[in-house]
Amino acid sequence: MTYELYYWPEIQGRGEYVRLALEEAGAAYVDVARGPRGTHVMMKMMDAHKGTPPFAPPFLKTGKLVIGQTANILLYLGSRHGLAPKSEAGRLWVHQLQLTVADFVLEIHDTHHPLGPSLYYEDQKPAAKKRTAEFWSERVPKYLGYFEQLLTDHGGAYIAGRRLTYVDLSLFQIVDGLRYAFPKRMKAFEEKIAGIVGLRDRIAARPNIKAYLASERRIPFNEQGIFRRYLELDG
Ligand SMILES: N[C@@H](CCC(=O)N[C@@H](CS)C(=O)NCC(=O)O)C(=O)O
Repeated sequence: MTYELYYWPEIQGRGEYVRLALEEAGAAYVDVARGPRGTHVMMKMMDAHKGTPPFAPPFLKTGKLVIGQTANILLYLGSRHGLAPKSEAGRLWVHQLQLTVADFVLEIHDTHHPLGPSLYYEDQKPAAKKRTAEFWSERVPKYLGYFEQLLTDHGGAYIAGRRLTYVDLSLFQIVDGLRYAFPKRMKAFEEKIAGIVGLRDRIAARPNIKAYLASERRIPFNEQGIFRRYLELDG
């Protein structure tokens, strides 16, 4: 069975958390919107699911199911591909962590769009500077400190213990994204999250992830995505 992933074709964005899980699992999938007339096909697919339409990309089609919300997609994939614990308590815990990642992703987005997604970055630069300063002084230490502590408490291998889960893949993306968007700030901060940085390196070295990162399937970071490099925001 081949999964159909629907996400904006020019960016990693939130689709990337799903791509990383599919790639690690070695699952067969088509990144539909990157094909011919892809965005059009994606919009048609959203409209086609009248009863249970997704609110926004990413969404995943698997047989007759169309699943929206990044964390929900990962909840589904995790249990089918050995990327989540088997017990209900374990699955809920990992889902909870992924929802926390989703909250963090929104705050990362809001550093460059603090006044909302409808205005251009250029129209909200002073607010973006203020928001970014607070993001780095308060929010990054709180979120990444939380994950660093969890990693230590669970033995240092993976965030939920001895086995890899989709949350570890997402944390890889968070570290690489912050390195791209805020190279100076992240360099200064990394000594506080040595465990997470080590986890990032182990994920990058996994054969399927390594092959994916070197392939054309991995869209480069750019200034349309969640992680944007605006030097004036980098301290
Ligand atoms: N909470 C959702 C957010 C989905 C979302 O914001 N998708 C963006 C792209 S990353 C989008 O296309 N939003 C359209 C909109 O909000 O109008 C998730 O994690 O999947």
